[in-house]
Amino acid sequence: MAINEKMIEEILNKYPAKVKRNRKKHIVIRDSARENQEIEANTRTIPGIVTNRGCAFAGCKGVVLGPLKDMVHIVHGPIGCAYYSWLTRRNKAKTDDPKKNFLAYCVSTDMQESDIVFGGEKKLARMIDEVVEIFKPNAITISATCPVGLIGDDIQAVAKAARAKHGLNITAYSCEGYKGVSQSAGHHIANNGLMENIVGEGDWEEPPSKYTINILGEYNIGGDSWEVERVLNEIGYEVQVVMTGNGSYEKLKNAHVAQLNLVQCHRSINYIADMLEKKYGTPWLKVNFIGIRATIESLRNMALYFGDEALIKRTEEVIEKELAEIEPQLEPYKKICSGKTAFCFVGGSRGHHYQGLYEELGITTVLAGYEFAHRDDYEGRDVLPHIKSDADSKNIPDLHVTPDERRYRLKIPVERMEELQKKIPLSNYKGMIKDMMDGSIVVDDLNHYETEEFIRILKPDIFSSGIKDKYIPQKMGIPTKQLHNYDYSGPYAGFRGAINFARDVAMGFATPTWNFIVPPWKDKPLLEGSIEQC
Ligand code: CFN
Ligand code: HCA
Repeated sequence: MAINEKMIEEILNKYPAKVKRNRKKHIVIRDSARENQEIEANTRTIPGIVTNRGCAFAGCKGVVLGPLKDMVHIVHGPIGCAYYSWLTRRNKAKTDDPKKNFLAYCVSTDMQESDIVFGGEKKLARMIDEVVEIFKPNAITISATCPVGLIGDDIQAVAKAARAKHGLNITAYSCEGYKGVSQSAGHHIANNGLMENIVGEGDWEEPPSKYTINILGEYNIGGDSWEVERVLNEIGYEVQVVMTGNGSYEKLKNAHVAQLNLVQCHRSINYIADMLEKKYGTPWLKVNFIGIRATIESLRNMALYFGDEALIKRTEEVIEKELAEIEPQLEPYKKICSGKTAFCFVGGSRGHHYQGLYEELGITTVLAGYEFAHRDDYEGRDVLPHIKSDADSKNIPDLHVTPDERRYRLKIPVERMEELQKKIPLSNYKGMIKDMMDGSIVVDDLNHYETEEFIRILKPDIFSSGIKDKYIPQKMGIPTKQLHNYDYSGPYAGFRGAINFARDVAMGFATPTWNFIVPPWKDKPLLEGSIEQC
């Protein structure tokens, strides 16, 4: 069923007037006749409304720092924050030396009441000593949870003293959960810290090969970056570091030598892309390795950037070979998926990225949104590579990055960059709204009440989001697909990833399970129904 303004009004009528006014600004019906549709985003969730957002700690330790594998990441705080962020995101990592992969550990100061009353700095310092002695990591991070800021533990001072004592890169991140309005604030804190303390620490002056790149905003969920790297290596690229999936301190400290930075998830790491450009002269290119068409476009844009005929030719050869491998495998899945509809609601970039892959399977996205993205993720932005600074930068001061005089060199002359800006199609920069079909719904910070209402009206065939809301549609008899952790599957990126995704989604449609579920409203009175009857 197509949705109209009146229906949205009816959904919102259940809210108090002030809440209704607020939520209205976060919902848009796509209308291509209106060129620049605006949406409110990156604002505080209304207290009392249940949404799927995380906190600054989740964004800093969980998202950006956590995947760095040869470092021990200490969580300073009560145990819950450490325990519940213990590899649930499925960011995978491998090391040649198995003793240098610490991701499977959950390391926390486990603050107790006495630490809250008398302070936890000494406990933290002792823990760092133990970590150095037991694990001998290449570096250590310390992330603060809410109480640390409330009681005023000075984790920066503890880190500084430990750095001097152990001669190791030990850095602290004041990412207390209450900072900002979502995990987005935590990304920014982590990015600033990595740029200030790690990137550029290495002594390399030159890239190890002609086509050395970094991949930013790729977290190796379910092995995504391994699939992307497989293809890039086959073409002839050398990946210096992935930030931060399967990334390491050892590689990160020489990230400054790359000739080009690819940006997969713009939301979580645009700050670093921008800072690397300012400090070292490395341009960045927005890519998207989710979906076959998007992967091909990204590979072609990269080849265009380097502009070398042999590389362009090799890129086409690899694309052809990969397509020959996957296209026949995709066919049976397409038959099952064709004509279906989806909701696609994920954190800050996948709500957009996965729509292309759905489309390639014949699935139309009828509702999409982000948990915590900013307006530019919805509405698009200027051309590459320069970005506008945006809303949540207000709370956390940026590093005022200046060019590193010793190492700054323009990796590509300005004139060529201008030429590229004309050549490289900017489909990845136009934001989610413009990519959606007329009549579809875009919702920012979707909440559980609205989820149920939109499902009732639009009856999607599949609901893709995360662990916090997947049970609502399942109880309504609708298959779900977690697009955060991939439900124990993956990789979903690149060419082979598309096959895995198609298989998993087709499996969701083909299983008879959903027919056995009776939605609660069919045999039980609804809560609001019973209240009204009282
Ligand atoms: S891996 Fe990324 S792709 S980093 Fe970000 S905005 Fe989260 S953890 Mo969950 S799946 Fe999600 Fe994105 Fe970038 Fe992941 S859509 S919410 S903070 N995200
Ligand atoms: C986070 C991490 C998360 C949560 C996923 C989910 C992830 O926001 O702190 O809600 O299912 O991808 O692991 O986004």
